[in-house]
Amino acid sequence: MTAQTWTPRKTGQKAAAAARGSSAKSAGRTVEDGERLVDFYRRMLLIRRFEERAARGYTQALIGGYCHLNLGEEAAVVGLLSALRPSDYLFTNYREHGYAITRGIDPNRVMAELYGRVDGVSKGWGGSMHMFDIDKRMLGGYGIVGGQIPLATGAALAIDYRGGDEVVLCTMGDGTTNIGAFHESLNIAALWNLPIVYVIINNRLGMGTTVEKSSAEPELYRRGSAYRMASERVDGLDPVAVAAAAARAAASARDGKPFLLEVVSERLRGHSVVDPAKYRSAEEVAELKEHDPVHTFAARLVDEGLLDADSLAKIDEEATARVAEAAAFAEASAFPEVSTLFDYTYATPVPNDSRRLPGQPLFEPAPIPEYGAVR
Ligand SMILES: Cc1ncc(C[n+]2csc(CCOP(=O)(O)OP(=O)(O)O)c2C)c(N)n1
Repeated sequence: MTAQTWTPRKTGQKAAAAARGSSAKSAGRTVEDGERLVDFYRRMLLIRRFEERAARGYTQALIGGYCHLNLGEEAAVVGLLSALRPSDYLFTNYREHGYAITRGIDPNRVMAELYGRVDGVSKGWGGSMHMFDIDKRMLGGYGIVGGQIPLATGAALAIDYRGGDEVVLCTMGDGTTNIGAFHESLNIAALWNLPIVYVIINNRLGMGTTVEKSSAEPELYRRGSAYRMASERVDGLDPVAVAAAAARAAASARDGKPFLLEVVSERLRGHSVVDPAKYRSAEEVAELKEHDPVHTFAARLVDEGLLDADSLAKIDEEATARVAEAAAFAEASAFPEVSTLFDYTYATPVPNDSRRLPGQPLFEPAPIPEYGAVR
């Protein structure tokens, strides 16, 4: 376990002071470094505008089902994914739109999936929580809390078995660290030296329950020590700090030493789009606004002379237009045919297996197709 000096912010003033302090570091920065920071900002803002649009689409009943947003986690997402190579694998939970876009999946296809349309990344059958793209090596998107962790561990075992040099990055929420699969997976990964980085996005809440109320060890990165796994905690509102920590973690995993990275972040809205988050005080909400990672990072880049009002406005225009294009694409896309509901499912037809569609009679099951007839 790595010794830590960083602790969560208490006030917005502290975050702002830290941002101001960073300008002193700009002296030795190269042009490429500057471009990288602006690129981080561009990606963060695209997530922000995409998620705001998704929230609006939900209230307009264009999006149905569950819908969890990455608002407040933009710096975490962008910093983490900057450490991955195209050949690496990504597993996330259900709070995943920003990961999909940042991994390089076309925002049109991500929005179409939210709209449940046939051009969506999972052909409209997965929705917000179940995006999957083998080309970008994003292997879900999981609605079951912790469901991704054993699968990600298995992917890391497969890489090791084949002698590959890829790594797996597996993200999860803070509440997820209390389920058994988390501990079983970390144990196996540490025993077998698997090439995997487990990332806890600690947004301090599992639905409405705080980390302190649910976790006997609230400094979650310390859980790695139970498995002698290297671990670290990083400020998730700073994409540069997250990128550096993620690079260290990925290098460790690539070297056969699994890593546990805790990214302390914020969730700006409710658990999902239908949660008004009444359990939060007005004071807490005001403080969240002060810490907003998109605004804080913009202020930092202005302070460092990398952006000004005009360039900020231009980046915003581009992000807004890109998201509008995605929404128009999604709306123009068709709904999938109901007859394709069981396509791409893995279960083989077995007696008594229910494959009825809504409205079909309960006791007169539809004829079971021959084995092999179902794709
Ligand atoms: C096995 C299982 N139990 C319960 C739920 C309901 N549920 C969905 S999200 C969630 C909270 C998870 O919180 P956390 O891990 O902190 O992630 P966050 O939503 O904050 O990103 C719960 C209990 C579920 N989807 N799956």
